[in-house]
Amino acid sequence: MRPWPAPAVPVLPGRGEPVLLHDTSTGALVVAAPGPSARLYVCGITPYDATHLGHAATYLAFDLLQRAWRDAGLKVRYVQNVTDVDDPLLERATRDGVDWRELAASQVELFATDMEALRLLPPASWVGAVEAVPRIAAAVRALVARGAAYTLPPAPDQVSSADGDVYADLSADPRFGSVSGLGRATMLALSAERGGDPQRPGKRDPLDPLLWRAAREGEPSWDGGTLGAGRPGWHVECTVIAVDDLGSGFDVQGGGSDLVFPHHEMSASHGGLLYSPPFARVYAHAGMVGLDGEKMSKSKGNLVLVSKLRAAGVEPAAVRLAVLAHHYRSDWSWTEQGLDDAAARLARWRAAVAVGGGEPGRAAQEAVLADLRSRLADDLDAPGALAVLDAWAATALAAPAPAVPSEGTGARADLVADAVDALLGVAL
Ligand code: 5CA
Ligand code: ZN
Repeated sequence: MRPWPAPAVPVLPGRGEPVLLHDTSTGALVVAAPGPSARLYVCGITPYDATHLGHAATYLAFDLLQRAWRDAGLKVRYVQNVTDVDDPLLERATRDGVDWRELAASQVELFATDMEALRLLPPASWVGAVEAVPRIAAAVRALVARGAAYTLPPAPDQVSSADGDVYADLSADPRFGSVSGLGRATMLALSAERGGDPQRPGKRDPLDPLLWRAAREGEPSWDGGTLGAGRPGWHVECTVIAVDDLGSGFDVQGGGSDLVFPHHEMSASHGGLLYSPPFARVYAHAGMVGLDGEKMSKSKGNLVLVSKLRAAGVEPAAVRLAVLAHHYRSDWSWTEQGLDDAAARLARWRAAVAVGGGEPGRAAQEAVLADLRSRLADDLDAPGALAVLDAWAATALAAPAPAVPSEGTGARADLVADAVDALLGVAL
């Protein structure tokens, strides 16, 4: 898929600090990418009902990470998938009487437009499940070949009676559970809630995840070779798309916290068995955004869409700041008040930038840059970064630079403007 165009990112003087990130699997703060380069995979959308504020917040978290990495001198490789064939997408297409491919294509397009408006850095590689089907099928065959997967007897609703659905055998993986660290009862409950099928008869373990779904009437399918006709399971999709591009042991696997289990646990399990473990070094998760105290989700229908806000004339930079007012790991609720506060903050910063340059404003601007860098390197502390800028803006507005600045020291605070642009993605 063709990603959206990249926003310009100013290069700042000096260099940012190594970025510490919270790792879900250990609970520790770790240097997210110790080498000269960073490899990041973030789970992409299932293209229907995009782009709501929850999606936007998750992608913004990993946008901040990439901006901090780049500022620290790292070369970043970013990959994102699109789950463009899966049960919920097919169900929605059927419900609405539209072709599933058209639904996916239109939502992917809308998502790209939203991402561009929000100035998110695009992935270098943006891969749909559909285009990856042959590679995913090969990975499933490899898991079967090494005894880590099994085939159920054909289900009554299958198109052909030859081959049944293929499941991963979790007992083949001694590392299973290491990403989420959850107990079995919680795993069972989450599996039922989040796309698994623990009730399905015939599985060796109720938690065993689907790898390949044999063709059913009215559902799209592809030739899976020895697997028969079918379509890929969800977790193995991300395993293959991530490792094919980034290699095994890439730096950060990211997504919202609703993906910790089963999705990231299962993707890591498949990856560890197919390639040399670990699948990823660090697992990072953004908190859930809600509306009126409930998780914002397609199934609940309580969505605030980025495209609707834009159509109503809301500036995307204000949406960005409304999201960044919350730490990426916390769960929070979207409110009108939060958006109004963000718009007011944006206006204050703009006014401060217009008058906050000159001498001695330079030293204050350099201090702002250093403080922003250390806030963001500390597990992407965006609220802390906003507080640094609020304090600077208050001072700059209280004592503006002289109306006739001395030569070469214009009144505009260019360094702060560049820092906010490069690190927070907000143009002032
Ligand atoms: N296609 C899969 C991932 S492979 C998927 O979860 N798609 S999604 O469209 O449901 O979500 C896309 C991304 O947004 C995921 O990273 C998910 O964790 C995140 N997300 C979904 N809902 C929310 C929410 N309410 N708050 C924060 N992030 C969310
Ligand atoms: Zn995924």
